[in-house]
Amino acid sequence: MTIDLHALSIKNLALDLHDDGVLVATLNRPAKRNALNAETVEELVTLFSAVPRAGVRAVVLAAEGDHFCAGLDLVEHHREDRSPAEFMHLCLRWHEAFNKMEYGGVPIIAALKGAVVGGGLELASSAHIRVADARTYFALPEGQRGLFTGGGATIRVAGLVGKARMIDMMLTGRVYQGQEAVDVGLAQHLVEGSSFDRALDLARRAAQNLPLTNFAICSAISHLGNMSALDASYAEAVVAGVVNTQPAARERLDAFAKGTAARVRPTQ
Ligand code: 1HE
Repeated sequence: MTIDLHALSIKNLALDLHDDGVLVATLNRPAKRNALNAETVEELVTLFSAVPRAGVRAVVLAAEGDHFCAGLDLVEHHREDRSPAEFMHLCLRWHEAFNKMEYGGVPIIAALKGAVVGGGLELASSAHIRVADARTYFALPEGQRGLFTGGGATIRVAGLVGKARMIDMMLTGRVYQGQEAVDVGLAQHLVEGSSFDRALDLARRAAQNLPLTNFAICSAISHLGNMSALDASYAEAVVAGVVNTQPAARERLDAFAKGTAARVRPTQ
């Protein structure tokens, strides 16, 4: 059964499903710099639980306003005066949302701008591709706020930039932007113009791949990375057994065999 995304109860993200299967999901609390309150986290869980069964072929995760995401809603956190157990359970909901994103099998391209900080960077690092513009900047200000990361940065941000850089970011408040952010692995694309336009272009391109192939790219690589090399090589063979023999690929292989498929060429 296909899920109707517009029937979901979601108000902190604006959803726009295009005819080609690209879903634009836009964080929609610009007055709060798209800070993640508990309600938005629940909506991310709802959305990314539904996405793999909603006919979505790729997602652009965008943001309203000048900033992608200011991280944990610090005002709510202060107001709620949470117990350790309450905050642990909240973090588990962040993990639920972000794991649904990373392991869901549908490509997610984050269109970044302005602040991508704290939990906002944890959110961005759960996407499969990150596109930054000239004014995008990345930081983990938890260290300075008397906090610690709780939304997976120790796994995903450390995975992107390495342990030593993450520790430096947290101890010193170091900010990365521009080409340096690409060089350290925080973003994969840097654009002079609109990150949204590039993210949409990349999502449209990814949406043309076969869904089962995208499923493997956007779930198996992460799962295999969690395994021993021995188990990962076995599981990779199993995934390739399924994906590389899918009937839908025959047409593409046929085109290659007949010489009509596009060849791989250098861009310049
Ligand atoms: C917020 C938040 C927020 C803004 N929670 N309300 N994250 C941080 O430490 C980042 C905190 N935010 C900032 O450093 C700045 O707000 C920004 C650089 C993102 C934007 O600056 P600016 O000058 O455009 O906006 P502003 O005036 O600081 O804030 C505008 C409003 O957004 C204001 O609300 P208002 O009702 O007074 O108008 C701010 O309170 C609100 N706002 N950021 C709540 N984060 C699972 S653990 C994760 C750990 C973390 O993520 S720690 C958080 C790290």
